[in-house]
Parts: sequence; structure tokens; C-alpha cells
Amino acid sequence: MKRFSNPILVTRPYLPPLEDFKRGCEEIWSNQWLTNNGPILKRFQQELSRYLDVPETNLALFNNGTLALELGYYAMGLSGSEVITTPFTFVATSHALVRIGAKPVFADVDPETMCLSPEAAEKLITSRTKAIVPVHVYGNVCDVEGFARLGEKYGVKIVYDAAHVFGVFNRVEHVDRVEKKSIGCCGDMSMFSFHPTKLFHSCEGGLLVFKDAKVQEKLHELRNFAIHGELSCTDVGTNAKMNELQALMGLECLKKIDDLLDYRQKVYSAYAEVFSDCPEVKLVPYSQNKAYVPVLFKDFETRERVYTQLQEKCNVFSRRYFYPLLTDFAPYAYAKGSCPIAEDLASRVLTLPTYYGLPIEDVRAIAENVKEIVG
Ligand code: T4K
Repeated sequence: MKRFSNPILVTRPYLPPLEDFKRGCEEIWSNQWLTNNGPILKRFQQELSRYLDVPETNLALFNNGTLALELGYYAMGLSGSEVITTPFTFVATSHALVRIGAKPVFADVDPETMCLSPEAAEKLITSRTKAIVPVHVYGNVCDVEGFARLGEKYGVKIVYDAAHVFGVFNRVEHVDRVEKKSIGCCGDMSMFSFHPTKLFHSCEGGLLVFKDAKVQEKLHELRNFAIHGELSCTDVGTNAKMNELQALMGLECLKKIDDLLDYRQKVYSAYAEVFSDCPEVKLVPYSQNKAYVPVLFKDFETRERVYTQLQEKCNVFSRRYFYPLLTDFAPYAYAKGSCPIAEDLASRVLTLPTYYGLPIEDVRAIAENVKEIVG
């Protein structure tokens, strides 16, 4: 078994060449403008609009993904309502609901994609339901058509937690051409996280993409305390503004996005090759951007053994995203036991290291170690 001399972490952020970042800092220094809708933020917004092919009127940037979600939910009018969502996600998806006074109602997931199941969600819709929040978990795309049908049939909003799915596009086939549509264009709203543990980041950051351009003004207001000039305040907003250094990091990382995506595919392929003769390790294949490398083991004991021995014997720090399940945490324990498929997946899943620059021979060695531990 290979023991790495330096720890291998589940992910490392891409960092742009320092010289390029310094050049951007010189501009910030000369502007003497650090936050509050600065010129670099505006440029970042333009570049994101171009990359995603979404009009600038349908985007809003925030200082992190959690506050983006919170304000997005609030602007959609979800306070006081029930919202159907998945327990197989990071806590932020539900925390942001509770923080605006909505109640998460948990429905089970699809056993293959691990994303919220539209069929399970439909069974829980009541007159109190105002929205469904599916998560494109690990970069696995949800059944967006199924959710669109629910949105239309019941008049509920569909708000995607798209934290993991930056760089994923839907192919729309026309008679004469194939159109590339950002996954952020599905539903009424989507949130992308730009945290450094994501394949694309801006130090910290969050982006909302929304169908109705009228929401932008509300979101811009909410992220800046809901104050207007010096004399007026119209709502209880907060401070969720992205600053100029974050925007600069985002701009520099966006230049590299194609390489970042390509490299994740290479890492995934290396794992897939080594695991191809090992049915005890089931690589989950559905992610389009390969933002994470989730694998499923036959049971909880095997997963725990691999997780522990990778650390102790190999110096490899995998993560059990998303275990425990949200419904195992105190704030959501009211729904404990209600989602058996998600519970089973959470008990068997492990996400293996992947990031730009992780040497491919190290990926192969990690996979060989996993096979050896599994036996
Ligand atoms: N929705 C979903 C589905 C999400 O997954 C998330 C965030 C959100 C919403 C909320 O978006 P944000 O508000 O975060 O924008 C991490 C992240 O903090 C969190 O952003 C992420 N999901 C979640 C899945 O994972 P931890 O506690 O696992 O992070 P941490 O500090 O243990 O870092 C993970 C690994 O990355 C470590 O091995 C160290 C390495 N690392 C980390 C950072 C921050 C670095 O090498 N450099 C770094 O700068 O939560």
C-alpha cells in the first residue's frame, strides 16, 4: 500500500498565477474601491453572463453561496411556507430555508443519481408547499423535466441548489443546431457556490441565476441591507456583497475554467480505469463536471474501514460527503428515518480526492489503496 509523504486532501483550490492576481490588485489599489458594487465585480458579472450565456439582468453575485440561497429563497417569497427538499446535501441547503422562516420537508432521493426524486417530492406537496429545492448533488444533474412538470402542475417554484454544478450545460437539440444551455437556466432560480472547495471559486462567493429579471433589483437591495441612498430602508436586508478581491479571484479562475473541467475528467477516468475490475467499489458515474468522485461500498463497515485506513495508512483524507444525513442532525431530527434510500447511500458513500493538478499517478495509487483495503 502506498503511503504519501504529504497528506492528500479531498480537494485543493486552483490558484491563478500570482503575477496575474497582483496585476489585478494594482488596479484595485489605484481604484481605492474595495466592495459595494465595484468595477471588478461588474466585470466578473459580465464574464459570467458571457460564459453561462445568461443575460446580466438575470444574475446576482453574493459573498457566499449560503447567503445567496437565503436571499434567493426570501426573494421568491418562501418565508412561512413548506419547501420540499433533499436530506442528501450539505447543511446550507436547509439552513438557509430555516433562517428565512420556511420549513424544510424532506423527500427521498433517486438511488442512482442521489438527487431528489420528483416522484417522492410530489407525494409531499400540500397547500402549504410553495417550492421544491432539488440539489444537483456532486454535479449529477437532477430530473429537471420531472421538476418542471411539478412546477407547472402545482404552481410551486423550483429553486435549484446548483452549488456543485458550475460548468455543466444542457444540450438542447434543434433541427438545424445544438444549443448549449447553462444548467442554471432550469427552474425559477439556481444557486452556484464559488467556495474554494468547488471546482471553480472566487475565494468565497455565490451566484444566483433567475428566470424573472425583475428579481434582480430585489436581490441587489437585499444584499446591501435594503437601504436606498442615505435616507431610505425598505426591508430587512443583510450584508451579502461580494468584494473586489473575491471578484478578481473569480475572474482569474474563470480564464482557466476549460482546463479545470478537463482535468477533473482525467482524474475521474484514472479512478474508473483502476476500479473497472473491482465490483466492490462502485464509482458513481452521473456527474457531468466530475466536481466530486463519489464511490459506494457494499456496507457502512467497509466505507468506514476505507475512510479510516486511507487516513491512517496512506495519508489520504477522503470525505464522507454527505454523511450524516441532514435528518440525523438536531435541527432536522423531526424527519429522521423518513428517507431510507438517502440514509442507505449516506452510510456507504465516500468522496475521493480530486482537484486540478493532483498527479494522475497519485490518483491511480489512491485507487489501488482503496482496492487493497476493500480486499
Ligand atoms: N449547497 C451545497 C450543496 C453545498 O455543498 C454548499 C457548500 C453550499 C450549498 C453552501 O455554499 P457556500 O456558502 O459554502 O458557498 C465544505 C465547504 O465549506 C462548503 O462550501 C461545501 N459546500 C461543503 C460540501 O464542503 P468542509 O467543512 O468539508 O470544508 P473543509 O474546510 O473541511 O475543506 C475541505 C477540504 O478542502 C479540506 O481537506 C481542506 C481543503 N481546503 C479547504 C479550503 C477552504 C483547501 O485545501 N483550501 C481551502 O482554502 O465544508
